[in-house]
Amino acid sequence: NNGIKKPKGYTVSYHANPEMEQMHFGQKHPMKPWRLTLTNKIVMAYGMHEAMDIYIPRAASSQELKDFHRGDYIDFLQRVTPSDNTWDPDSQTYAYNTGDDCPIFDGLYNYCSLYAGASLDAARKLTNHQSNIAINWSGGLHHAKKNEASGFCYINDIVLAILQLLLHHPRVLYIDIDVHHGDGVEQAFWSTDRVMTLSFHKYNRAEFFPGTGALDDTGPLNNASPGAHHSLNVPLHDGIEDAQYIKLFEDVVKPCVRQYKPTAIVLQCGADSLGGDRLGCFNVNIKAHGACVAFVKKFNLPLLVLGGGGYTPRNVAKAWAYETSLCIGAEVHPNLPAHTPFLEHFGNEKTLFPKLDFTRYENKNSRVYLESVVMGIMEQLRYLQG
Ligand code: ZL4
Ligand code: CA
Ligand code: ZN
Repeated sequence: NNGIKKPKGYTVSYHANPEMEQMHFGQKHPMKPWRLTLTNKIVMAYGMHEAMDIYIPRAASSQELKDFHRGDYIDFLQRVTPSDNTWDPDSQTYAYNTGDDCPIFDGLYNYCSLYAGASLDAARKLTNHQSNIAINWSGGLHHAKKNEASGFCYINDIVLAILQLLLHHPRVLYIDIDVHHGDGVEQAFWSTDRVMTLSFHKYNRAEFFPGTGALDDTGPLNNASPGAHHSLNVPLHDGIEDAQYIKLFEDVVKPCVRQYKPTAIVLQCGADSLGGDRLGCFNVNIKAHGACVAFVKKFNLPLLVLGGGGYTPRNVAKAWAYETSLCIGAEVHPNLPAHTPFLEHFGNEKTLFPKLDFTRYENKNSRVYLESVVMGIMEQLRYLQG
């Protein structure tokens, strides 16, 4: 390998089941499980597997999925096939919000139980003290609801993993840097103070999915509810750039950790917040995206690192491979190793850090706007002291 060694004083575990990488959502669907193969190939080509404990987790059982999801929804996912007619003429919808965004494809249940199994395995390695940083790039599917699919997500592996962490931890901080709002996780823990959710996302109620996550959506309005002020949202406009994004992330995350004092952190690293993403609209480069991971790592708390969105597979794979290297604290050469499988797939860009901030989206985030967002978050955090 490239001299990559196990980190000193802590353990990183990597949870990946290659069985799910072969799945297909259907022609032209933006979600490509194959991006996980590309990620793992880069991770291995650098020799990073030598520095981590590698696990091939079993699928989650239906009982485990029902710890969050409603039984009839899980039973539906388990038995439905692409040829079933799930159209309901009365409501003019497909069952459980399946359809174009969340199609029923061959192997769907296997896919869902595998990514959820990997997140549960990762969370258990953290609570067992067998790992300090546990990584599952196949997880992070933050839109799934208790009884329906949403936004390419069927099972909410994040909620399941946090429920596992809550068996041992009094307070869990959830941070979400996917370009979309982490609505499913926010909703699941809306009424509790044992989880603080914090999502950074593009926000436009009418035009950008899922349309929730305004700055003033911070938990139940009734101040007597324990969940009040424990859902935090950082709504952003198109085109945010590296320096702005890093500063904003640090200016928000640092006071959250100081005030809330989590005993574990879950970080959803959706890579659709990168520049050049097929669905995203930011101008963030891979180093800046990774700087968020590096910043969170510095708190030295048990850390669950998850994937999420990311629709330009070559960039997703580079970002998540780089972020794996940050977790193990290894310096990697910026050029992809010559023996990386599928190297031809990367065209001329054989570097981990292609330039992604070619302003396809003009930056609509002024300094004044971002300052007002930080102020809004600080205002919420002041309620936590008492
Ligand atoms: C597609 O080309 O904004 C799905 C989805 C399938 C193939 C063929 C069908 C063509 C873009 C998206 C018709 C597709 C119509 N195919 C999809 C309101 C919408 C209703 C559905 O990163 N149409 C819904 C969901 C978002 C909507 C984003 C992000 C997940 C995550 C975590 C989920 N849904 C409008 C869209 C295509 C498709 C092309 C698509 N869907 C883009 N944005 C959405 O946060 C993993
Ligand atoms: Ca987000
Ligand atoms: Zn997304």
